[in-house]
Amino acid sequence: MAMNDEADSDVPQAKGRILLALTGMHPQRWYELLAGERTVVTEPDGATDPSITYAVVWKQRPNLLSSLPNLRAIFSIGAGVDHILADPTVPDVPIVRVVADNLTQHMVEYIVWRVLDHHRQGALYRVQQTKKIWREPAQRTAADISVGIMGLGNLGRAAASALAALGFHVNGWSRRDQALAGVTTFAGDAGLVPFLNATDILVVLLPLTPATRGMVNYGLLKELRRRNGLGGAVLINAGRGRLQKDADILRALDDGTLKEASLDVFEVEPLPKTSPLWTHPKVFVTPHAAATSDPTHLVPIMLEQMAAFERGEPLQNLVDREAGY
Ligand code: NDP
Ligand code: OXD
Repeated sequence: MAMNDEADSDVPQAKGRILLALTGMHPQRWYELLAGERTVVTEPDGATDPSITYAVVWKQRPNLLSSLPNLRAIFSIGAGVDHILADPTVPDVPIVRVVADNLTQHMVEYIVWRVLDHHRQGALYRVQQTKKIWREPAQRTAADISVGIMGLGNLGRAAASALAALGFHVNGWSRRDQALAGVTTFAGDAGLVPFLNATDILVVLLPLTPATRGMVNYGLLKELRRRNGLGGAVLINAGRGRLQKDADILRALDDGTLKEASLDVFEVEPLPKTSPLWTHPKVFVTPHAAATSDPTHLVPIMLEQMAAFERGEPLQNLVDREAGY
């Protein structure tokens, strides 16, 4: 990595030093923005480097953080933290995740885009255009369609409100009871089947935890409502790939349990070139790009949190380790 890991003599040393550990993405911009205010290294000086105060991470190498004696907090550069907790040696320090208007806006745009595309028959029109077919299918209104959002957290709630404002009937499902204006809410195991039975377009915005892994399977998809003007149930997953069973989605698409799917996340990423999902006519694929973490927006928030923490204020947007999100 062509970056200067040496301490910048202009950076006040009283400020906690940052270890930046990003896997599978370009760290340059994150580095530049963080290094504008603090000393940043991309490798600790040995497993027990005492100079590291904070770690800013995406899929950090296993064991990287386990023995840093003065590590005070870990910052995820994303909203999800499964990539951090996948390493069982992660030390017991606070983990801060991303909650930011910019990221939320990206996700709301993606969800609204995909819901509207399915609702307004985008796939059908794309096929018609390739064949130069001038035919208008029956048109429904948003009020005829129920969108069900699994995960009513920061992102799910924002997406639910945007869809409700467009006139869709919106259901939401979460672990604990939630109330949200204009949304019919369901919670926990007891609420899951009633939620699915009342949902035409399922939007998955759950975190990946031991409780949610693999839950978007054939049995769950079977519970979706299919007596709607859409011509079948639709799945949109922008949460995590390992929430779903790719093979079950294919089976559901092929036997009509699902009409279409928009998938941003996959059990294995990048999606292997051999996956039939790439070329399936009923599947719309994006490369885990529903809501990109933009360092220009997110680094100032992280730096402000570090400064506030050093003034003695509590960290915000902390992960509940027991719940896994
Ligand atoms: P939050 O932590 O704010 O919300 C999570 C929601 O999921 C909460 O409503 C929570 O319930 C619910 N939930 C968690 N576990 C369960 C469970 N076992 N059963 C039912 N509901 C459950 O997360 P965000 O909204 O900020 O983000 C959601 C996820 O989106 C992230 O974890 C990440 O995986 C994904 N993501 C994907 C991106 C992409 O580009 N594809 C970008 C950003 C995020 P409760 O309200 O009761 O706590
Ligand atoms: C996230 C992501 O968790 O981009 O923020 O997947």
